[in-house]
Formats: sequence, C-alpha cells, structure tokens
Amino acid sequence: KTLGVSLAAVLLSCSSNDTAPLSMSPIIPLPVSIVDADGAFKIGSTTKIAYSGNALNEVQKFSESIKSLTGLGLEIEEGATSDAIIFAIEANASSNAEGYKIDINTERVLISAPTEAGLYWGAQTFLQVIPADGTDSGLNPKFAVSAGTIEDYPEYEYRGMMLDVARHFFPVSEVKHLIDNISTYKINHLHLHLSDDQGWRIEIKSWPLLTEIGGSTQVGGGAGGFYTQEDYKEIVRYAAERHMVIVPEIDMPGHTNSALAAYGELNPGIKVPDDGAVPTERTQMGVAGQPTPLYTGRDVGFSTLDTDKPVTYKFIEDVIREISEITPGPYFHIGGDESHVTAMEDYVPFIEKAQAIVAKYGKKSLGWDEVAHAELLPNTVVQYWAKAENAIMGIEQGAKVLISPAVRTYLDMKYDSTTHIGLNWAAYIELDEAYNWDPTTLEEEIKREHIVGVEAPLWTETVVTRDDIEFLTFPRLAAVAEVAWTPIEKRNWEDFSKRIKYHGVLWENSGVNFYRSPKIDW
Ligand code: TNX
Repeated sequence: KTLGVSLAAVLLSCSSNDTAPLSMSPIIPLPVSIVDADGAFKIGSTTKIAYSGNALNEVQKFSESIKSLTGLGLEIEEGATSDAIIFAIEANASSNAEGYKIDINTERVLISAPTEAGLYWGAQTFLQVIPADGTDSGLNPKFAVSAGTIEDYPEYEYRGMMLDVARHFFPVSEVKHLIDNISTYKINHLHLHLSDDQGWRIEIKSWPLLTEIGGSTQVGGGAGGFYTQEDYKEIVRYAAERHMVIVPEIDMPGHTNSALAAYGELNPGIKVPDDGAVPTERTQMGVAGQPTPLYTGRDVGFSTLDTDKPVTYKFIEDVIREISEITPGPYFHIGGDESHVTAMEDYVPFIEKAQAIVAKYGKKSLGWDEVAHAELLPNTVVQYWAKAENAIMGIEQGAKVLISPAVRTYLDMKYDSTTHIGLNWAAYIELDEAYNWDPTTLEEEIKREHIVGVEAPLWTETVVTRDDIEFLTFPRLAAVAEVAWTPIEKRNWEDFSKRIKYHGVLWENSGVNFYRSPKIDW
C-alpha cells in the first residue's frame, strides 16, 4: 500500500496536470490579468507556429527564441489551428496599441494583438511561461504550459534604458546584445548618450574632427571609438525589429569637452565668474578659440560651448540635422545637465535655441531636468533625474516628464558598499529599492497624467566590459521594467522576488552576467 501511494505520487508529479497554474508563471513584468483554466498545452517537436494577418516577422523572431529556449525547431505553417502556437493580428484584441491577449487551451495557444508590437510583447510573455527545462526527457521533449488567459498592456508608453557610450565606448555588437536582453522585459526605448567630455561617438559628416579627434579616447585613456552613420542606422534597424525606439542624445552646452578638443572655435575659454570666485576644474578650458586637451578623467561640469558665437549654432544645427535625418523615432535628447560653467543667462537662451532647431528637424526635445529653467516648447519632455523642483517647473509649463530619479533608477549606482564597480553619489540601490517605488508617489505635483514613462540610465565611468554592463543592469532593470509596465496595485515585492529566480536561471543558461542579490533565494 505504501508503495502504491508513493508510485501514484510519482506518476502525478510526472503528469501534465502537475504544471503550476498559469497565474503562478514567473512573468516579468507582471501582466495586468491572468485567469487560470484546466489542462495544459504541450509544446513538442510536432507543434507548429501559425499566423494570420501581417504577423510573419513576429513569428520568425518567436521561432528563433523558442528554439534557443527549448531546442525545438518548430515549423511555421500559416493556417494550422491545432497543436499550434498561433499569432494573429486582431484589431480588437486590445485597446492599447502595445497590448495583447494570450489564450491557452489543450489544443492550441492563441496570441492576438492589434499591432506587431503587441504580438512581440505577447511573445516575450509566452516565452516566460515555458518551463526552463522540458517536463519529459529524451529525444522528444515536451514543454507543458498550463491553460488560461492573459490580458495585458503597459501602464506607461515610454519604458527605457540609457547606455552611456561616451565615457566608455561599446561597439554595435555589444549594443545589439544589450537590446536583446532588455527587450525581454518589454523595454521599448534605448537612449544612447552619444557625446560627453571624454568622447564624441557618432560620425557627423560636416564636422569630421568630432570623431577623428573627439572620439579617440575615453575614461582611463583607452582608444575610444565611434559609430559611423551606417553603424548607427544598423542599431536603429535592429532595435526597431524589436519594437524599440532609439533616442539619440548629444549633451549640450556642458559635457562638451570632446567637441571643444576637436574644434577650438566652439571654446569660450576660461571666464572668471561674475562673483569673482576662481574656477577650478575650468582650467581644462584654456584659451578662447583654441582646442582644449582631450579629457579622460571622471569630473563633470567643467566644459561649455561658447553660447555667444554664431558658429556654435551652425555647429549644433548641423549635428541635430544629420542625426535627426537618420533617426526615425520622435525624440532628440539635447542633454542640458550640469552646465555648471555656463552662466544661467547664457544657458537659458541656448536651450531655447537648441529646442527650436530640434523642432525644425521634426523632432521633440528631451532634456535632463535642468532644461526646465528655459521656456519649453509644448512637446518637450523633461527627464527628472535629480531635482523634483525642475520637473515641476516643466509641468507648470505644460511639459511631460520622463521619470529617472537617480536614487531609484540609476543603474550605475552600487548595490551596496561592497559592489566592485559603480558609483554611490546618489545612493546604494539594492534590488528591492529599485522595485519598491512608483512614479506617481514621488512628488504630489507629479501626477500620472504628466508622466510619459520611466527610464533607467547606465552611466559608464566605471563600466568597461559586457560583464560590467550586465552586472549593473541585471536584475535591477527587470525591477524598473515592472515599475514601468505593471500598475502599482498589482505589484508586490514578495511576489517579484519569487518570479525573478526563473530569470536568474535564464541569465545563467544564456551567459548573461547578473548580481546575485542576497535579497533573493536564487
Ligand atoms: C550625473 S545624471 C550625470 C552624468 C554622470 C552621472 C554619474 C546626469 C544627467 N549627469 O554626467 O555620468 O551623474 O552617475
């Protein structure tokens, strides 16, 4: 009898009914709704991937992803209706352009969405429902997925990450690798910080020395590098295939030493401030009209374009035009942060002119929160990173806000005092601190309707390798992604801390480095 019972228990644990209910799936970001049903769908070598409507691109990407997850090379067959994972464009599958529905029964899986983007996010979700290892072993593994329905759509339309390629340069292949790893979490904007004191990273055909000289080094004195316009277009194309928008940033009027080193005519030289205080780091600025030396240290706030000279505006117009022409996304980021050596009476008109040029080339301006000191155009977006009062000043002018508070979202902050890379000027950010907050509760004046979304920036003063990028990005980006996608009422740290474990297995299996936070029982 004892034997009988234990045999039954073993049999039960091997049957498909043993798969955890769909609602227990480790999906990040957590979907808006999951309803369980009886039974399970088994994915095996005979399963087809089917589609209707304009979904072939999505189906092809999904077939590659499911192959690398399960080893199954499933056939694509347009009209299959059973033993199939079906992708369908359906106008009423969701009222949100990025929304989707997944319906799983014992016969088939149906992923439907009004757009290809919705299908892509649905595919990311479905891949996270599949157990990381097959339930049967042997030559014909089957992966059981519990029946039920998922309905999902994002809370915020802008879910972003920023990569600083100026302090350390990362080639196209590294950027693509990052795009792959973050799009799993439904990140749909990648902001590239393309210029800073230590490097100019994008080819500008009308000002070739920017990259030739300004791109020739980086923090620590290494060789630097830059993207040709063809490289940049390839990043844009690769991102777009994953429904991700590239947001180019040229930081100005500060953070511009690499441009001043290339073109001395942009350099105002040292001006002793009006209050007579002697500038310190500004000794780097040297003589007006002369190129500065290249800079490979980590200080900020010592450089500025000459805001008085017409050539400066010819320069920024050429740069904004050339980049806008190869940027299909709606935004051009003008930086505007930490311009500590630009007098406020020079800074404000400079930002206003830069915004007007961005508008002339058909883009909306994004700027770090300091830009709210200027008069903003109606469609400018203020990126709140440091000062809530700046964000609120922007809101009072009718601007929208992108939420990136350094104390929550800065991926370059150390996890704790022992973290081997990263900075700590804003905070130590453990995984729970990256998770347990909400954009709408930071400041009373910053309300839901003012917020376009959330972005997590990775500054790279201390970040040199792919391993470094991944160590600081994962698992925190998964937390920020859930803040941006999942409504606050649905989010819960305890639950997240269980779901994230599966992602640790996925990262390990695919060779992605990540921080084994002691807050998680990996
Ligand atoms: C502040 S955040 C900066 C960057 C630095 C970063 C380091 C912001 C708009 N400016 O220039 O890289 O701190 O955490």
